[in-house]
Order: sequence, then structure tokens, then C-alpha cells
Amino acid sequence: MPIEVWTWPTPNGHKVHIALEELGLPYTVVPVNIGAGEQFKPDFLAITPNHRIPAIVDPDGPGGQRLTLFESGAILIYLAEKTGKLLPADPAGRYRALEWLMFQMGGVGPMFGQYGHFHAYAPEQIPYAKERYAKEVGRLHRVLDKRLSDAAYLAGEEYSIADIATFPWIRNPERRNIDLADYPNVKRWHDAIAARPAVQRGVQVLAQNQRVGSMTEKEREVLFGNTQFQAR
Ligand SMILES: N[C@@H](CCC(=O)N[C@@H](CS)C(=O)NCC(=O)O)C(=O)O
Repeated sequence: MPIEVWTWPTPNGHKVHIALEELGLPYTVVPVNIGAGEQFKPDFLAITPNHRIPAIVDPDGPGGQRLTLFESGAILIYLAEKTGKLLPADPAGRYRALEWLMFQMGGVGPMFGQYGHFHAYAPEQIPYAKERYAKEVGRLHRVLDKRLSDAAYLAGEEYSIADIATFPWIRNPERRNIDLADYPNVKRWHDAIAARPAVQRGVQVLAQNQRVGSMTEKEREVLFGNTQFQAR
């Protein structure tokens, strides 16, 4: 039975789409339009109390039991362990992959997200916030560049879920006013991953739903207003 992926075409969604394509696992997509507030519907809340995409339902989870899972990092670890792929087999390599996966989950994702918020979405211009997250985005690119000057991929010589988690946040660098020419090792790594057929398929999942142009008032209210913050 295919894995259900509750998702939307955003960087965190793309991680799971890419991993599933790389692994060749059968999956079906359940679109959750986060601009329209579908993340607050009871059927989605039953899978994730955090009402954020992505989440999965694997009818054939551990012990043959149905498994629901949210948080993209946990989903990537699960898919890697389910298949025995995309995580180095040797313990040191495995911890290296988990280290960079956590770096993405706790650093790159949240910081780049805040950069986007204060540069593109905040209703008022807050120079301190804009500058803080721009500096943090630059710093995180420098850390990645240094790592990738020592190794082909984040975990070492093997492509892993750490790369899959990070790539969707590095593509479209112009969104963060980043020129990858300033980070040559990140650029080399980015170009190698972007050329992978599974990655090209993964970023196309639900691509027709990607927002073009600026956010509507309704989307702004759902994502940043009372709808987002009401108790559930
Ligand atoms: N740490 C979570 C973050 C998930 C997340 O922030 N998802 C965003 C889209 S990229 C979302 O669902 N936003 C909906 C909302 O803010 O209401 C993960 O990696 O899965």
C-alpha cells in the first residue's frame, strides 16, 4: 500500500517528495493548501497536532501497523531506516548525517523561514529583524560552504537525507539575496543535487499550486493572523 503524503509545494514538503522519489517508494499525495487554511481541518489535525506540512501515513509501518508521522526530519529518518538507504551504514557516517540533518532542522529551516517572514511578508519594515536574519542566512551558508570544502556531501562522500533536507532551502537563492558564486562549495553541491532526476521529479510535486506573486489578505490572515494562533 502506498504511503500517503500530506503536503504542499514548500521546502519542507519538497524534502519528503525528493526522498520518496529517490527511494522509489510508492506514494500518494494529499494536498493541504496551507494558504487556504486546510492545515487546520480535523482530518489533518488527527495526524499532526502542529498543523504544519509535511506529514505521512504509512499503512505498512513498523510491525505492519499503520504509522502517522510529522516533522520532516523524523519522516526522512523513518524513510531511510525503512529502506536501508540514504543514511550511511557505518555508525560514524550515520551520526555525521544526523548531525547535518539536525543543523538543517534547527538552523537552516527556522532561520531562513524568519528571513522570508521579515523580508517578504511582515506588514511593517523592522530593520533590526531584517538584518539579523540576513546575517544569520549568510553565516549558515558559510558553515555549509566550509563543510562542503571538506566533503562531497554533508555526511561525507555519500549523498544522504542530510542533503535532501538542506537542498530545498538552498535552491532559489535569490529569494534570500544570496549569490551562490560567493559559496563555491555550496554551489558545486547544489548543482550536483539539482541534476539528479529524482530531485527534479520531487520538486515538481504539486508545483502547479506554487503561489505566484504576493500573498493575498486571506492567506496572510491564515498564516500570520488569528486563524494561525487560535487554540485548538
Ligand atoms: N519543522 C517542521 C516545519 C514545518 C513547516 O513549517 N511547514 C510549513 C510549510 S514549509 C507549514 O505547514 N506552514 C503552515 C502554517 O504556518 O500554518 C518540519 O520540518 O516539518
